[in-house]
Amino acid sequence: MSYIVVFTGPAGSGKTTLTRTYGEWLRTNMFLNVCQVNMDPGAEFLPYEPCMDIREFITIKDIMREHGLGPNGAFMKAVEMISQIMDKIMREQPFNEPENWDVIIVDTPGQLEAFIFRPETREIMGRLQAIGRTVISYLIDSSMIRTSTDAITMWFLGVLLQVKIGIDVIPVITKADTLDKARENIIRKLITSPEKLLEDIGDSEGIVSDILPELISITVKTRGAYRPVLISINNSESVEDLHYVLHEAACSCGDLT
Ligand SMILES: Nc1nc2c(ncn2[C@@H]2O[C@H](COP(=O)(O)OP(=O)(O)OP(=O)(O)O)[C@@H](O)[C@H]2O)c(=O)[nH]1
Ligand SMILES: [Mg+2]
Repeated sequence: MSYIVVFTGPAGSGKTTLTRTYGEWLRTNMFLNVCQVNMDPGAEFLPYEPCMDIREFITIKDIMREHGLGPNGAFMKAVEMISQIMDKIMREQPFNEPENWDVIIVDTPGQLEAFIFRPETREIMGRLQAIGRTVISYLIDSSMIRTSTDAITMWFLGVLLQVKIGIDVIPVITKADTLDKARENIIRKLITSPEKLLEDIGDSEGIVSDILPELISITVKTRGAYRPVLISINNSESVEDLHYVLHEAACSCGDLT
């Protein structure tokens, strides 16, 4: 197998849609054997045919009912429950015979706090790493970014994820087709030279004016080895661009190119 890519990101950032689009792109353009895994126990509708679906084991509705939890608490509980049945999950396809697949794409729930706060996520990711090169892609919804402060705070969730899980996280900025010029300008700065975001927040006051430069300097440091990708599902060139960044991150052997 070549690699496993895990799409994470805030609610609505485009994980499920990208799981479908990237999977289809890999099949059509690279002729690869792709398995799309649904790890979102709260998913109502999937636009792809999963080769493994966590809802066969655990659903948010059942957890809410059985444990008397609200939807967000149920997602936190779900991570604990998934970690408890990880042995069983690893005996299912595609994890039991990873060599049968070229790429495994894992779609995850939008409750990012379940990833960032629960200790079990590190163990779950460790199980994936044990069977194949695993990259985590953190999706940032560009339609949520109106100011430089929005861009920095969104970026920071990805930094926390990287620190927490200890695997390189590849930032992917989604929904490029929704950007107007002003917002595209902010995103371009975030991607190419985050230090320039300081220009936009120069007149902020109080604690914000102290903290934002520090956050920007961490943003610069944490851009990491992999360049952020700006994509739209309506633009197949941007999906190709994403592919090469993921591929580069996952695999030094070059057997997919
Ligand atoms: N315009 C535009 N819309 C997009 C793009 N990608 C996803 N969307 C839309 O964004 C919305 C949310 O997409 P999903 O794929 O469900 O997002 P998600 O991250 O899986 O959401 P949760 O599972 O609820 O966290 C849907 O209406 C998608 O059609 C894109 O590139 N451009
Ligand atoms: Mg989804």
